[in-house]
Amino acid sequence: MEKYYLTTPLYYVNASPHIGHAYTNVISDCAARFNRLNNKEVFFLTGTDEHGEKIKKAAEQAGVDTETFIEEKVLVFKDLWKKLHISEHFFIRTSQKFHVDVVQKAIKFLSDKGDIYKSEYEGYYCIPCESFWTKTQVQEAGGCPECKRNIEKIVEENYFFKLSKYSGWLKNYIRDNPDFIKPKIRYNEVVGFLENNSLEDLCISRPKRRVSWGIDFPLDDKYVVYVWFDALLNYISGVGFGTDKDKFKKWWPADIQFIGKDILRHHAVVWPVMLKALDIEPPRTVFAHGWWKIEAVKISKSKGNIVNPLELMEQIGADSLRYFLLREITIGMDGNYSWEGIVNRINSDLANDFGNLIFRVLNMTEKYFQAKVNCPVEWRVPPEFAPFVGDSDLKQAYMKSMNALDFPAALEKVWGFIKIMNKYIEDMKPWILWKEKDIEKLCSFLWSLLEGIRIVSVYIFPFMPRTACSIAGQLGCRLDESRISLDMSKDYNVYWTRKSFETKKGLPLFPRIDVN
Ligand code: ME8
Repeated sequence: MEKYYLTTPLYYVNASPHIGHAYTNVISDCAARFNRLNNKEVFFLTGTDEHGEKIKKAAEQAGVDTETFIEEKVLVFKDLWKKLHISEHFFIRTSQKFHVDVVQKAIKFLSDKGDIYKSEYEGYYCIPCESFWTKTQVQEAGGCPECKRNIEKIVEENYFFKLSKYSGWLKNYIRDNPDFIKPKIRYNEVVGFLENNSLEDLCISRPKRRVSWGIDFPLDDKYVVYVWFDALLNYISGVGFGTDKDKFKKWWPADIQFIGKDILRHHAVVWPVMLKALDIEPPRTVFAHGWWKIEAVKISKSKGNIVNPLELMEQIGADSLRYFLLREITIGMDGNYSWEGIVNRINSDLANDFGNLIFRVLNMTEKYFQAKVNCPVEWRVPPEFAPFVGDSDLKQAYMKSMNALDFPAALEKVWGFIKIMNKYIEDMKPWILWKEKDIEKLCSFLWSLLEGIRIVSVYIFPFMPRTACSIAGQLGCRLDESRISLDMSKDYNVYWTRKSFETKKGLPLFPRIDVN
């Protein structure tokens, strides 16, 4: 079985997660579920980044000790992922001992290799962004290039990692591996950056008198490890590097690492060089998605314009939120978040198109056949359904879009079938068939629709897993998460052996949202 290892960034625990964090984990989960459907063995890693001064400061501001503060925040993240049906296999925390050991061993290894040295550091450091900037960058931006805050110059002795030594290798690697950075716009951004800037060595220590919340620097007890150098290593420590050779061999290199475009350089420049220096292969792909914005401003803790996904889910439900996030924007692009946008999507696609279809079909099944439709002996796929059923055009188009991570396109194709089914009901006029007592035709008609809805429930599983399961339940089928597959020819055969749909109408799947 082919393996598929995917990761999300590790989120800082200085604040609760917002809709941007939810977005990264929802797209990752959709990819994870799709690959499982597609018969791959998947390992999905997410977690929390727990070091750095800003976390300690946040705890101080909250008036609690740092450990307690972190534990509380970690629970909020875990709770969110559970409620959003994120199917991660492992939730890594950078405070875990096995991870700390890996970070310290990596530094010792690099030091023995001659890739780490001590020198004076002079530069600009932004605590909220945990990032160093050069004088030119700060002057050009009039502050921190990331968050625009004022930042101070610091001069101190520190340990450096020889990033510059690998700049030639990195340029060649990126040139020879066009799939390493996606989408293309981000690939070009990194290539441009490397062409116009020479790589400077990376300062990977912080003196304890200034930054006390971090992993002890193994070469010098007066220092802690720079939080990014620590956090990036989670992607390998999380799959057994340093603890379980076989596990690491099985899963590494990561097939895809999802990040937001804000942390592109850390992942597309620093990270592959760290791995190269450690004699480890780089990940196959780093995918940098766009930002959710409100009125053209990035949603972020520092801007204070956050949307709380837990609150939003209470209003619209987890699957509707997942649908909105996945349907609304193509994943490399920025997207505009608005309540009107959510209401339109949910009312039109979910309540009108899909919810109504299911409601009508289940109603007819109850009314005409007492909630049990037996497989007609002479059933043929209606010609209108041929492009959508079994190993069809729909399946091919869906696979192509999903493999390209073009989630809106995949959903559009599936909705094409939903629309055809709604039209089929209008065209077939079942109320007339019922009046004329054409039970055979009515039975074939409903069988086709029930089978169509069952197929749709498989396709939407990566997007709305709970909804897919509850639709299957309403059709009297069981959608077994561990066995569900996109192998429609196999699955389709199930149809031939299944004798009936015994429906059980549940609560409306997608209640309309009142606009006011
Ligand atoms: O950067 N739109 O953590 P972080 C879309 N700990 N995605 C967004 C977003 C928005 N408006 N805002 C945040 C860190 N994100 C480091 C990572 S990895 C080894 C260490 C998402 O808590 C997006 O994935 O600041 C972004 O990259 C991430 O949250 C930043 O999370």
